[in-house]
Amino acid sequence: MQNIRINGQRLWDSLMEMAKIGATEKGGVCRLALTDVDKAARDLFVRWCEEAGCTVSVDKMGNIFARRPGKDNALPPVMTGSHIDSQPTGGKFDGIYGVLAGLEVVRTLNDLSYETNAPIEVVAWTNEEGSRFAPAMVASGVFAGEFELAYGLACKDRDGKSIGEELERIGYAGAAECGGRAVGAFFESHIEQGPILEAEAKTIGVVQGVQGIRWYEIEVIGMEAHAGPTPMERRKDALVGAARMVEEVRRIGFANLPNACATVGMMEVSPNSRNVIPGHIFFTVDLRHPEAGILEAMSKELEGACEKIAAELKLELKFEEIWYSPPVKFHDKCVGAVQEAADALGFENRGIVSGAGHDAVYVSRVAPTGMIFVPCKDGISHNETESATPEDIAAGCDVLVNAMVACADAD
Ligand code: HGY
Ligand code: MN
Ligand code: MN
Repeated sequence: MQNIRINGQRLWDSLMEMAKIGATEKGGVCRLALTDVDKAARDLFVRWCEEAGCTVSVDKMGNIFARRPGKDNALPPVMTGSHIDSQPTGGKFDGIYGVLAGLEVVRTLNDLSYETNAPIEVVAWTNEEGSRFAPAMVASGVFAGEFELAYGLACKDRDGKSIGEELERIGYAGAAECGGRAVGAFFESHIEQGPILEAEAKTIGVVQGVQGIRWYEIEVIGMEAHAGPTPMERRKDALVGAARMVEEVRRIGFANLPNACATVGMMEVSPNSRNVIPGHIFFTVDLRHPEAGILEAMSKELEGACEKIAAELKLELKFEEIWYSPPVKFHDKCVGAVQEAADALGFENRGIVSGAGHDAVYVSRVAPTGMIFVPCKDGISHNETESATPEDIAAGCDVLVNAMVACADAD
C-alpha cells in the first residue's frame, strides 16, 4: 500500500465547477442523459482528461474512456468511473463524484510522476440513471454483454427519441466497440445515498454488493367519459384502479420489511382533463430486495394484486416487467483492496450492501469489481439538497487511488 493522498481541494473545486452545468435553483443539478446539458458536462470532462494527458475514446453507446498509459500497456486497464447524467431533481454528487474521483486519481499520479504497471482508465457511462431512458445502467450493460448494442441504441424516452438518435445529435455516437475487451479491475466511488454511514459516523463504506431490482411498466385502461352526467356506478375510471394499485405497491413493500423497497415514481394520466374521467394511466413500479427469492415473490404478488383490482373495476391491464437486475456480490480481490486501503489510511469504515443500482453491477460481470461509499447528508440523494463534505469526498478518493494502484501494480 503506497499511502498516496489526493488533492482534495482540486477534486472539490472540479465537482463545484461541474455542478454549474445544469445547476437548479435549489442547489442541485438537472443533467438528463444525452440532453445538451449532459453534452456540456461530457465536453468539460473530456477537456479535463485531455489536459491531464489522457487519450480519450468514445464507444458506440457513448461511454467515454480516458486512458493513462502504464509501463506495460498490453495489460488490461484498471478502470474507475461512474456516470455524468443525473435525475431531473438530482444532486451535485450522484455519479459525477465517481467520474471526477477517477480524474483526480490521474491528476495525482501525474503530480507524483507515478507510472503504474497496468494502464489506468477513467470511464463515464451513458444513461446510468434510467430516468430519461429505461432501463438504468443500460450502457454499462451493453459493455458487459447483458444487452445487445441494438437494444441499447433503440431505448426510447417518453417523447419517442432513442439513445442512438440522441448520441448522434450531441456528437457522442463513438466509433469504438462497446465492450468485448479485457478489464483488469473496476472500482466505482459513490455517495451512499442512504443514512447508514452518517448514522454510524463511518467515513468509508466497503461495498460488498448491490441489491436486486425489478422495474415494471403498467397501463390501466378504462373509458373516458364526462365527469358530470356519468353515474358513479357506470364509470370505468382508470385512475381509481391505478390509485389502488399504488397502494398495493406500498403494502407489498411494508409486508417484506426490513429490506424491501417499493416505489411508484412516474405516472401519466390521460386525457388529464379535470372534467373527464381518466381512460388511460401509464405508471412505473420499482421493486428492490437483497434476496432474489423474496424479490421474485414480491413481483408475483404485485402482478396478482393488479389483476384483481382491474377485474373488480372492469378495467383492462397491461403489466410488463421491463428490467431485472439480480443481486450482485463484488469480487473479493477488489473488496479486499478497498478494505485494506481504508484501514491503512485510518478511515473509520464498515461493510455495506448498496440499495442503489450502479454501473459496477454490470461491470462486475466482466471484471473483478468493487465500490467505495462515502456518507451523504441525512442519507438524502435523488434530491437537489444532496450534500457531502469535502473531507469525506477526499477520503473516498484516497481509498480509490490506493486500491487502484495496488491492483495496477499487482501484476
Ligand atoms: O436506480 C438506481 O438505483 C440508480 O440511481 N440508477
Ligand atoms: Mn448514481
Ligand atoms: Mn442516481
